[in-house]
Amino acid sequence: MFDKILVANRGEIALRVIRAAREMGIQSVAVHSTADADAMHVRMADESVCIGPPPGAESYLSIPAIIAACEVTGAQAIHPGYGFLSENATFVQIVEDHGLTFIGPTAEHIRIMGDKITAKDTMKELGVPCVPGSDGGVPTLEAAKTLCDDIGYPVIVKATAGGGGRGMKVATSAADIETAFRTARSEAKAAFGNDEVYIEKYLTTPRHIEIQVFGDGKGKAVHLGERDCSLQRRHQKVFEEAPGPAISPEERARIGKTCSDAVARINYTGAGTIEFLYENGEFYFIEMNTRLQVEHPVTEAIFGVDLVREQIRVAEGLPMSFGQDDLAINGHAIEVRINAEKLPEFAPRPGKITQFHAPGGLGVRMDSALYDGYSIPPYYDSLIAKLIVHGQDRASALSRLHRALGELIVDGVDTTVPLFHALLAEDDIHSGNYNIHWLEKWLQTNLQD
Ligand code: MV4
Repeated sequence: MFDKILVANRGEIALRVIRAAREMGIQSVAVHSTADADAMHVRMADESVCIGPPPGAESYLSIPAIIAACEVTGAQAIHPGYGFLSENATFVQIVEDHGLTFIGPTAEHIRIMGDKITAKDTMKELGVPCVPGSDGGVPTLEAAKTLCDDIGYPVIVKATAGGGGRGMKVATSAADIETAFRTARSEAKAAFGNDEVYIEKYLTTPRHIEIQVFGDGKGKAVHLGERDCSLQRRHQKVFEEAPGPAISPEERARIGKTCSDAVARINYTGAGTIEFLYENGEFYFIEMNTRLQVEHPVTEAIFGVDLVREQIRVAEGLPMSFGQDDLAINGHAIEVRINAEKLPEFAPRPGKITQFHAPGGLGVRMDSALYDGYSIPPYYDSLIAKLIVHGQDRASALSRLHRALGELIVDGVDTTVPLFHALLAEDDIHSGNYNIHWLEKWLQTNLQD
C-alpha cells in the first residue's frame, strides 16, 4: 500500500485525487506554482511543495520539479489528473526510472494511443469498429485523391499527432481535397513537428459517445457504459451525460464488451476512454484517451464507483474492487462545466470571487476548488467548477440540474452559468435530440445578441 502520493495537478481535479487518497488512508502531497500558493488543493493536501513560477510550462509541466518534490517528501506515486503531464509517455518513463509509480497506464499504452494512426490500427486489430478511411498514413496528394474517389466525399483529413479536434480539415468534394490535404499537412508540421496525416469518411451528424473502460494491467478489464458528450463548443465539452439518451441497453452491452475485451487483450492499466462517433445506430472509433477524464463523475454517479480509488488500487498492483457483473446502471447523471468566461464570446475572466455558495442536497455533487475571496489566476484553464446531478431518470436529473443551478452563487467573475439556464429552456435538450453540431448552431442563433 502507498503511504503517500503526489498530485501533479491543480484545481478541482487535484482535490478529487486528494479526497480519494484520504479515504484510503494515504497521505497526499500537493504541488503548486507561485500563483497557486493560496489555492484550495494546497490547503487540502497533507503537505505541499512550490514547484515553480506561474506558467504551466515552468511548474505543473516541469518534470524535474515534480520528481524532486517526490524525492523531498517521500511520495511513492504520482497521480497526474487530466491535462498537464497525464498523457506524456516520456514523463511516465522518467517517473518509473526514479523508482516511482505513475498512477495510470504504461508509457507504451500512452504512446500507442497518442499517435492516432497507431491507435486506430491497434483498435482495428482488436476488433473495435473504426471510421472507414485510409489504411494508415496518406503520403501524397495523389494517394489522397485516389482514396477519396474510392471512399466518397465528404472526407476529413486528420493529423496523426493531433487529436481532440486539432489538425483536422474537411473536404466536401474533389475540388477541396488539394487544399484540405496541403493545409492539414502544413498545419500539422507547424503544430506538432509531424506532418503525417490520415483520411476518413466525414460523418455529417454524429453524436460523440465515449466508453469508459478500466483495466487491472493483468488482462482483466471492464466497461462502465457510455457518456454522451456531443454538446461541445470548439472541441470543448460543455454538458455531458450518462447513460447516453440515444443508446439502448443492447447497444451498450455490445460496444461495451468490444471495448473491455480490447483493453483486456493489451493488459491496459487503469482508467481509459474510447471515443466514438455514433450515427445511424453504428459506432465508429476515433480516439482513445489514456487518462481520467473531466466528465468521469457522471459515470461514477450512475455506477456508484470511485474511479480514482480504483486507479490507485491497480497502480499498487491490487485487483479492481469490482468485476463486470457487479456493475449496473442506477439512474441518470448530467455534468455541466462552469467556466470563468464571459458570454457570448466565452472570453476568459479570471478575477476575485467575492461570494461563493455551492449547491447541495440529494443527488448533487459539486467538484470545485473555489472559495469565498479566492482569486482565479489568469494562467490556467478557465474551468472553475463541475456541477454533477444524479436522478432516477433523465427528466429528474434535468429538473435537479435546474434546481441546483438556482442555488449556485458565484459572484465577482462572469461564468457560463447563464448558458445552462438557457439550454434548460430548450426542447431538444429535454428530448435528448442533439448531435455534435447542435450547440454551435444554437449559439449562433441564440447568443449572437
Ligand atoms: C470526425 C468527425 C466527422 N467524421 N471524424 C473532432 C474531435 C476529434 N476527436 C474528432 N472530431 C471529429 N472527427 C469523422 N470521420 C467530426 C468530428 C467533430 C467532432 C467530434 C466530436 C465532438 C465534436 C465535434 C465537433 C466537430 C467535429
